[in-house]
Amino acid sequence: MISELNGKLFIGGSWKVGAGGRVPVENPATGEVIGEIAASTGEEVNAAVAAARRAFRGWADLPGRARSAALKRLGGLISADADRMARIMTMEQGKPLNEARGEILKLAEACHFYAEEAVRVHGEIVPNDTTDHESLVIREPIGVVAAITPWNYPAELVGWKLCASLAAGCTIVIKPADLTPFTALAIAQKVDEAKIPAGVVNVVTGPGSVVGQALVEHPGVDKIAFTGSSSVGLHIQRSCTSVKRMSLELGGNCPIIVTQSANLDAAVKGTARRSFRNMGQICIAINRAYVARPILDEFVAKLAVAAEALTIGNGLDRPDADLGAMASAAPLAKTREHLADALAKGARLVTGGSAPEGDEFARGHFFRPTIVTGCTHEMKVMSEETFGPLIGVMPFDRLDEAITLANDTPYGLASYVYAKDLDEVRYLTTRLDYGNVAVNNVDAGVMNAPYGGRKQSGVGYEHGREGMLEYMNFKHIRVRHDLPQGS
Ligand code: TAP
Repeated sequence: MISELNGKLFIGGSWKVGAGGRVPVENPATGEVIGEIAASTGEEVNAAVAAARRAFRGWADLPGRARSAALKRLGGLISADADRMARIMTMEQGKPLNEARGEILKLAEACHFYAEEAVRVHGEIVPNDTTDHESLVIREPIGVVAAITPWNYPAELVGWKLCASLAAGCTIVIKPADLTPFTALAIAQKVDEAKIPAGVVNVVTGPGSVVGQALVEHPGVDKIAFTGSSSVGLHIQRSCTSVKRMSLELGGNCPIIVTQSANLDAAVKGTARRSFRNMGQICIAINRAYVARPILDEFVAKLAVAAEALTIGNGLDRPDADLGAMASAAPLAKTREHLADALAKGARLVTGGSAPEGDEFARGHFFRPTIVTGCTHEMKVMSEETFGPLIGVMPFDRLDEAITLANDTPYGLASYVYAKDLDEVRYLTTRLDYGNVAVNNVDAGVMNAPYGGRKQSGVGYEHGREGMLEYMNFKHIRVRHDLPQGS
């Protein structure tokens, strides 16, 4: 399954064996090397960009319905092969097989959503001050997109960029994360099978600081679509050598506010899901909880029960486990560091705090869902993105205090509110300085509504019609009409 993708690049509609060095890829649940990818050379990056450039005009000039049909074919092929693609994802990322399969099916859903958008690229006619002039505002695809993606959602975070840019009429060069490259190469196999024209989609692999950076600086790339850490996002913005369109979907440090009017059991269930799913390696994971003081103890006790009930396992052997391995040693080390920092500064460990015991967990990057209380904003768990299965909890006495605490962060990606009182809901949702606010649920992103961050969480949107507009330029055509002869 993986050996056929070893060392391969997808450039100009052909599979090539990369000419550069090799980077090993590990299964984070076992530490075994499952394959190796090519570190693309400068020539290979140039070839991918050139292929995307050559394909651009033909793809952009196709009727929207033809691009839509191609995306539907792609979505169908991905759904049909979801089991195999999910195994690849679990082997390189660590999430349980059933969850990986769900992500592959959501990628297919993105194909179908943007297939529908591709036939609805409308413009506007804007009235002028004089009746003999008319302004037409049309939309045109930007050109060649470089998509640079992280490892936590190896299919969806490629897919949102791929589907929206193809629907808009752009062509694309994808550089997936070194930890999870095979899912992106498996997507390229489906692109190939879907007979999407050569060069419309290309995949190069290799270290971000070399291959990703080459795409960022490449004069043939018109737009960067990046998802990853705020530090690399800022570096990309600063190191871009020419003006180009950019969307940056970056880190988060997401709060939940639980008021006294909340359905407590629902709040606990939602918090457990959104703090620990995918081992907390979600940009919109709940990192910190602010709970009305009278219900704090009950909330913490119930959250501990919910966290302890989550099953952990090697995602291939236990497809239905709630949690798998963390994707690598780095996020696990950061989780331990944030926990140690909180405990050193006076937090109390409620549950978790160590790896699960047993042979099954001996060689992988496993950690138990962890809750700390008695937190302050001096602690990293409350002020930095942990990107691991750790949540800090604090009480609040007044709603304005909860808002101040929740907004006390350089990030602005997602926030959560559990409250039944409508006045509280309105007060909180209008004051939370976040691109996404989920109320009485924890699914802050859905395919048909714009999804993006504020402040250091980024610029631009994915999902929804707005996600496709990120790949389009507006053109204003101002026309003067004279009265025809004989009128
Ligand atoms: P990063 O270390 O930032 O890496 C993201 C991607 O950028 C990888 O493909 C990486 O390549 C590449 N890269 C690294 N240095 C680069 C450079 N100088 N130029 C161009 N590309 C470069 O992030 P990560 O650790 O993979 O992912 C976790 C982060 O992503 C978290 O902060 C999380 O919040 C964020 N994230 C945000 C969102 C949204 S929607 N806002 C969604 C998911 C994740 P290598 O893999 O080779 O290093």
